[in-house]
Amino acid sequence: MSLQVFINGRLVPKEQAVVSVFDHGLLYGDGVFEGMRSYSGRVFRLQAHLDRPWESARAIWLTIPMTQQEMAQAVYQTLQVNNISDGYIRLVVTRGAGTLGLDPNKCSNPQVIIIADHIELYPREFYEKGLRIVTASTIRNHPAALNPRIKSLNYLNNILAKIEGLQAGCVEALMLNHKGEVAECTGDNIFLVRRGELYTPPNDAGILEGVTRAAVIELAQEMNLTVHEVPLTRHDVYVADECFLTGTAAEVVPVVEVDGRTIGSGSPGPITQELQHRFQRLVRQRPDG
Ligand code: PXG
Repeated sequence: MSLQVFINGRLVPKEQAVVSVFDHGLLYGDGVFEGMRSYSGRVFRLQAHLDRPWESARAIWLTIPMTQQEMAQAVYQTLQVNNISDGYIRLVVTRGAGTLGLDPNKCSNPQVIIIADHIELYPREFYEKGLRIVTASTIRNHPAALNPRIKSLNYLNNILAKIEGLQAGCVEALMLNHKGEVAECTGDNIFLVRRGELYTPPNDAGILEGVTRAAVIELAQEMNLTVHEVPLTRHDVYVADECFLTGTAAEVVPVVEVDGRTIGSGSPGPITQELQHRFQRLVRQRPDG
């Protein structure tokens, strides 16, 4: 049976899950999205993955036409009807169909779409041996232009940096902010380890407030590691003992080379590996223990 997609309150075969060519989500990237994961039928940190699109929508003056509770039910319904227990869920809310002008007031029907599918994982080797990445010349969006905290349908900033990474033979690329500080990667947050302490750029460096990032900070605190959310430069990355990325799709993935510089020993470090293990335990933990 064909994959069932939730669109505007109904589950329909994917071929019938369509939006108008006049939808401003398509015409202008006007809308928001979210990506979450389910492990053994349970969505990891569902509340955080609902708060973020609601906040993003508020920031772009878009009203999501359902409650968070209805959305949560719709997410589980979409997983269940497709018989997916370990999967990836994409939530999309568009501005809706309007005229060819920019004016969002001319759009009346925001489209709510939920796609649940099996997840495409990075090869095992990336987790065991670590990634090579490069710094993209494309900087992250200036927060006063389009704040990276908004997970909008306009992801060209990240896509341009991703293309630079791919052309250098890397699956991820590091992005700096308008001040030349380290921000994040195209779809992952970044962490460094130095002298047994953790470092990651703060929200005001112009990053997406990652749900995985927040979970990893909590895990590090449980390990009694000091976590510094401070501005970082590429120099800090090059001299780090360890480096890793966090994201819903990637989870916790080690980085062993940045811009041709070997990071630490050149293989995943002990703190990275401990956090990888603890993250795996966390996502599989039942809420009642
Ligand atoms: N930074 C950016 C720019 C992101 O888009 C993250 C960090 C990690 O956040 P979470 O909450 O996932 O820990 C993201 C989110 C995909 C995909 O299909 C993933 C993201 C964005 C777009 C597509 O894997 N990552």
